[in-house]
Amino acid sequence: MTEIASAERDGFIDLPRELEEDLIEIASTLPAWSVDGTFLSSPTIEQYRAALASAPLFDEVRETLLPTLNNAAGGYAVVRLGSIAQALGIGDQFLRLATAILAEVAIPFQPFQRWPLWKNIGTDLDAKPGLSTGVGYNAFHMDLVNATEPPDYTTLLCVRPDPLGEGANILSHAREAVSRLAPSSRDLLSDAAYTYGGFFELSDVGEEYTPFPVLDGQPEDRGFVRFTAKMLAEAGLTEEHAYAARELADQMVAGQVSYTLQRGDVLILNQHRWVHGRLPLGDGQHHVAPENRRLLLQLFLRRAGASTGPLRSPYVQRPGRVSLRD
Ligand SMILES: O=C(O)CCC(=O)C(=O)O
Ligand SMILES: [Fe+2]
Repeated sequence: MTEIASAERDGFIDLPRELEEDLIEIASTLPAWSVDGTFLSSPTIEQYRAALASAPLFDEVRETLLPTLNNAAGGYAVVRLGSIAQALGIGDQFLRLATAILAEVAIPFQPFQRWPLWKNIGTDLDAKPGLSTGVGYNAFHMDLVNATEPPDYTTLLCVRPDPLGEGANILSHAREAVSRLAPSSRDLLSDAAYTYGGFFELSDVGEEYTPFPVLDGQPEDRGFVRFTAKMLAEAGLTEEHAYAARELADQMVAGQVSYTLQRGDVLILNQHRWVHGRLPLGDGQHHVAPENRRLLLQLFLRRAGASTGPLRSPYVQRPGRVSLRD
């Protein structure tokens, strides 16, 4: 497996010092956000956009970020805000700035009704190890896999890496993994034969999709590779459908890259193309004080013009911008 060295990859966006300084200043001027249902409100988007427009160097970041996330060969980016986190701490100001940056990609929203815009992913020694807040291996998946309209992008902000040095995120290009399969396996994955998990207290992700096909036959920038390794354990899966899904899981692992997020890193992942997961955290978490354990924050993005929420929102994307969505 390849641990990505940040300097090697197009997906890593380091900001010039001058821009960091501008953004630190801008962060102190950003008002608290407001939400419209589960979405960041249009007035907040306008205010944040106007503030970022006062940093002309940010244009280049925006122009790099959108193709990095949306081109066929791309699909993820890590925006490195570590120096800004160092200067501001990760509190309200930093979160407003991160939200403003993400709002340049698509519309921030929180489909889980019980969570705020930024959802905590802490480290819970009592959680099932393979789940979101667990300490174990969280196998490849896409978020909200059993929704008809999953978020277009999922994002993870690192507040604190695992102090034991583990817990890297793993990423795999799902479309490429599919392309390495035999046509007969792709046929099986196109059957609505897969189920996973429950569906409750969710908004703006369409309806529950059960059973669902892994391959939906949609164009790559609209459809999904609806996969979670956890569906392999669901009752009622036929042997041949399980086999095809296991082949796909193997291909995802074969193409996997990993990266240990550092404090202030924001990982943005295009769910139409990539799946993600996490390697186990370091052994001996009980020796680490709870307030020092790994902590990420998660936020989802919905591209404008998608068939749910934003269509009803008064927010209109500027012409010429890319219209980009356990
Ligand atoms: O812990 C992580 O890094 C990933 C968690 C995750 O993928 C999730 O909660 O959906
Ligand atoms: Fe996830």
